[in-house]
Amino acid sequence: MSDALVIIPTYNERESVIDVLDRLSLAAPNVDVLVVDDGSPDGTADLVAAYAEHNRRIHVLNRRTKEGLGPAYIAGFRWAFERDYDWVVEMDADGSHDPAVVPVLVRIARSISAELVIGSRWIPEGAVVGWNPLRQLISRAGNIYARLALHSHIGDLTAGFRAIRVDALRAIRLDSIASSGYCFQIEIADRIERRGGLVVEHPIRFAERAHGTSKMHLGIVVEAFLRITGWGLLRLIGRY
Ligand SMILES: Nc1nc2c(ncn2[C@@H]2O[C@H](COP(=O)(O)OP(=O)(O)OP(=O)(O)O)[C@@H](O)[C@H]2O)c(=O)[nH]1
Ligand SMILES: [Mg+2]
Repeated sequence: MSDALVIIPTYNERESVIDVLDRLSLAAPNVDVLVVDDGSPDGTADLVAAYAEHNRRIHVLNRRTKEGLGPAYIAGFRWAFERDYDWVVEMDADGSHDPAVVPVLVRIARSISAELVIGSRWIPEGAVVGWNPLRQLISRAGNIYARLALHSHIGDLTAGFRAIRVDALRAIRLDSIASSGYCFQIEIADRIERRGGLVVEHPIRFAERAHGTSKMHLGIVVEAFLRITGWGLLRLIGRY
């Protein structure tokens, strides 16, 4: 068994997930992989299960209903807790995250004993390819707002490509996390940073998905805005 587990949440990703798993097997042949599928109607889970028959490092966690990114990752984290991994890596199934960067994130985490290594788009040398200006603006503005409201030092709080020390996840009480969309990523990073854990960012080149459809919608942005504003206000009140 590897000491690192890559967790890939999927919802209707049959057009890209196998290519991502192929590239990951080449780039990081020694890591284990868990695909967490929320009952994708397009049969993503069955496709991955058939693929996993020929690769014992790949596992599938079938969940019944689509509940958003947060609950899917939490189920994956708990799967990792039961199996004694030291590191988990979060990664999308749509090809936006280059599998070749997975060993880089884990190597950085191990070498400096970081609790969180974020593959960041919004730091020097980071990049996003293929997003229209509006999508870029939403992501950049959201990150700036979250950073200011939460007094964070992290440049890309919403990034979904990151290596996390399992002990840090055990320490942040996953039971109390209610975020569903990409606000989940903000909440995890914020909790680790506030505990005083070492958080570093590594610049990545993020590419727009080539296949399938985005699960981004207005509700995800609204959820993040409301939660961040609430946490920011609570902290402000707490200071006085
Ligand atoms: N299990 C599970 N996976 C999800 C859910 N929502 C999104 N995902 C997966 O999470 C990853 C990120 O979702 P995307 O739709 O790519 O969202 P995004 O990257 O913010 O948006 P795009 O840039 O438009 O792709 C993908 O692998 C999705 O399949 C969900 O409710 N359940
Ligand atoms: Mg995506």
